[in-house]
Amino acid sequence: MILELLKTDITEIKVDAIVNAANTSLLGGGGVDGAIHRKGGKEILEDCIKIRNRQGGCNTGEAVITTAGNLPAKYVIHTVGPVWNGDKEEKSKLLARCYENSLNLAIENGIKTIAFPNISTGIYHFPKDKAAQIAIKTVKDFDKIAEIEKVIFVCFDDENYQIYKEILEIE
Ligand code: AR6
Repeated sequence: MILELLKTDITEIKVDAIVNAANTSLLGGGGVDGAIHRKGGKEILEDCIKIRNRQGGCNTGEAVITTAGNLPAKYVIHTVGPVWNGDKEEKSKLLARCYENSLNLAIENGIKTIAFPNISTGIYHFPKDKAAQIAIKTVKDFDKIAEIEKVIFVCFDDENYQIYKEILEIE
């Protein structure tokens, strides 16, 4: 598995799947979620509504898959990150589950290249350095990671990019 770091807008990346930092409603929102729905068009929301009708949204730490609509990627994997409050240890485990469940869903769908945003580090206020440590460790330690060809960590803000750069260079 190749691990890549990019500082860009995730909606512009041509990979098999981009991951969305969604919320439990799956109906869209701000941040990266807003950008994905805006640029991807209504097909993404239509798929999300079908999933909602079937299973009533998506729990924190879980993931679902839809079309990527007009985006260059083939699929969007929507995962719901934890809000940084309450039990911090529990929240850290839930963040790791987001990466694991997204990768599991990717493998089930034959996805070979996947791009992750910095889940929970925006509106959900998860500390960026802690979130980066969890993201990198969870991906590297994932038991079926050999089935994925490339994982791209996509940073949008400079702070996250510097944090990822530092961790990935040290290792
Ligand atoms: N491409 C890549 N990364 C982005 C982009 C983009 N176009 N836009 C923002 N980011 P956030 P959360 C980064 O707030 O914290 C939504 O309303 C951003 O810099 O998008 O998981 C949902 O509906 C940050 O590092 O997601 C939920 O209600 C990272 O994406 C809630 O926000 C995550 O920030 C989820 O909050």
